[in-house]
Amino acid sequence: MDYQAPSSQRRRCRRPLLLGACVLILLIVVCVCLGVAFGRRAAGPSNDRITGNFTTAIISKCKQFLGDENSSENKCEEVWDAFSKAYVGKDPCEVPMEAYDPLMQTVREKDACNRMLFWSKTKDIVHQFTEAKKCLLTLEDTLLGFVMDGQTWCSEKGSKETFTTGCPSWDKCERNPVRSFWNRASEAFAQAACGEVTAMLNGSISTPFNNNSIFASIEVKKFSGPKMRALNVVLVKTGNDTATCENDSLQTLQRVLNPSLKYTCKEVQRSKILDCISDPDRPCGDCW
Ligand code: AVW
Repeated sequence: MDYQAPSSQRRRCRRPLLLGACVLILLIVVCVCLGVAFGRRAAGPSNDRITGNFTTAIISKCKQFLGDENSSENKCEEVWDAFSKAYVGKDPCEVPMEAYDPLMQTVREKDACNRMLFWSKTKDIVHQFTEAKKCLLTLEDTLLGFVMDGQTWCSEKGSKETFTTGCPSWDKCERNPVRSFWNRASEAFAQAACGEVTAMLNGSISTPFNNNSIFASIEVKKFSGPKMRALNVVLVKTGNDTATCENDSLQTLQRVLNPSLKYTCKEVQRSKILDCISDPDRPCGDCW
């Protein structure tokens, strides 16, 4: 026969059980709260989102570019200062290109007459080219272009920090810190255009000269004589691409180009440029 404890004894037995359950529930609640609190901290600014690392990365790329000159330490701090003042503490959709004016004053590039290479939708090949042959240089071969290429940055209204993630995409808003920087740096590069200037455009697309590009909307508008003499377009083609120097968009380019400038256009196979890049003995003049 089953033994049945008296009801008062059963109640006494249940009490520690109830207490244990309460403690367990309390522990779970505490753990969940701690988890949420620490989880939130982990999901907050990650290491590469905080100012410190970005500052270090920018300053060290700047020093890498300037080499071991004694002055490079101070110069690079000065560059960082002028650069960060353009966007830190601002809404990431309210940074106009003019915000980078002081930075452009801080970094004055030497004239590179007859050596400047502009591009649109040909980023890979132009950089392979300037890496291999030192006769021409792109914006990304100058201090600011070299340092900022591939970087993303923004801040927030009232913040002292720089973030490298969660920033507006290129098209989200026009006045974002990255887009405004490239617009302003491109404008300065084009204003410095001197002598014969080369532009490598993409002959595999229907509009090699696209109104929305930086090349069309900013750079070409800044090209002018008498310091600059000519614009020589290299239209890079692959296989049987149909775009030619007669392309409608290239007619537009000639129309909007300052009339004091001479204009030429040459269609060149991409394979020819690549062969030239891979042969260190071939002089630049042979590449197209
Ligand atoms: P590009 P551009 N979303 O090949 O003439 C994200 O079109 O404009 O050539 N990134 C973008 C976007 C976009 N919609 N559009 C442009 N970019 C960035 C400076 C991206 O980094 C030099 F002096 C892309 O690789 C050249 O003569 C780069 O802009 C001229 O401006 C170029 O876009 C090339 O500018």
